[in-house]
Amino acid sequence: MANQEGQEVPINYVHICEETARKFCPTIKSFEVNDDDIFLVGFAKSGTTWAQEMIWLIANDFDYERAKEYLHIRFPDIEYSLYLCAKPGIKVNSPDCYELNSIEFCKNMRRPRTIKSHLSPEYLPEQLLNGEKEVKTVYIARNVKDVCLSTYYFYRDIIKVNTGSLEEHAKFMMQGTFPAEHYWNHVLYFWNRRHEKNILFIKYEDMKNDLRAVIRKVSTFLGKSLTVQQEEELVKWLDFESFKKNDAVNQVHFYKKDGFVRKGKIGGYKEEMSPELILEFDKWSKEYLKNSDYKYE
Ligand code: PPS
Repeated sequence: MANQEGQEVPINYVHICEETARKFCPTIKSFEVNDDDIFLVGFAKSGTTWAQEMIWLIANDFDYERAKEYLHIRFPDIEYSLYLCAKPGIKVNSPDCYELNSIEFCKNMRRPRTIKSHLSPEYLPEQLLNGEKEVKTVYIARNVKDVCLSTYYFYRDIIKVNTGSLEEHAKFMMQGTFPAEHYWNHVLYFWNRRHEKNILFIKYEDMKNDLRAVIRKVSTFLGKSLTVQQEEELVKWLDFESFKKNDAVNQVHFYKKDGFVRKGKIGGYKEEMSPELILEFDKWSKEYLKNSDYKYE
C-alpha cells in the first residue's frame, strides 16, 4: 500500500478489508498439515521473527549457508495474503516470494515445512489444533505492554500507517482486532494447552534472559541434539546486534531504513507509557487472567 508520502509499504491488518479477508480464512482453516511440519504461532511483535530464525536453524541442522536465504522463503507467514485484502483504494506490496498467495507458497515448501502465523486460534488450520497430526507448534508470548509499544512504532515509523497517539493505539489493541483478535484469547489458548506433547510455550523474556536455555528446550522439543559449539554459534547468530545486521531476517530491502528489528528490550513500555495507561492495561489484563495461572508481569 502507499503511505502518506506516496511510498510503497507493506500492509498491516488495521487496513485489511475485513469482509474480503474473512472469506479467505476458510482456506487457511482447511490447510492440509503434515506430521513433520513445525508451526510457530504468536501475537504480532512478540519476537516471532527472532524465534523463527532460532527454530529454523535447529530444525535444519544449523545450515547457516541456507540461512542466508530470505526468512519469508524459509519460514513464511501462512496468512500473508490476508494482508493483501486491502481496503479499496489502498495499493499493496508483499514479499515477492509469495507471488500473491502465501497459502499456496506454504503448500509447496520443501519438507520439513516451517510456517508462522499471527492468527487467532479460531482461524488457524484445523489439523494444527485437533490432534489429528503429529505437527509441532511452538507458541511465543511477550509482555502485552511491550507488544503494544512495538506495534505502535512499527505502524508509525516503519510502515507509516499510524499517526495517532500511543494511548489511542493501546485502546485499539485492547478492543481486539481482526485477524489476531484479542491478545489474551490468543495467548491463553496456547497457555492452557502447553502441557500437550506437540505444543511448546516459550516467552520472549526467557529468550532475552537465558537464550541458551530456550535453545535447549526447543531442540529437545524438536527431537534434535546439539553440541556446546552449535549452541554457542547459535547464540551469537541470534544476538540482537548481529540479527540487526542480517538482511535475511531484518529485511532492510523490504522495510527500508533500519529494517524492522527495533530496540529488542524488556520493559521498554515503562519509559514510554503513562502511569494511567499502564494501570489501564493491568486492569484490563487482570480481568482476563482472573481464572488463569498465567504469570502477569
Ligand atoms: S512481527 O512483525 O510481528 O513479525 O514482529 P516480531 O518479530 O514478532 O517482533 C518484533 C520485535 O522483536 C524484536 N527482536 C529482537 N529482540 C531481541 N533480540 C533479537 N535478536 C530480536 N529480533 C527482533 C524486535 O526488535 C521487535 O521488538 P521491539 O520492541 O519493537 O524492538
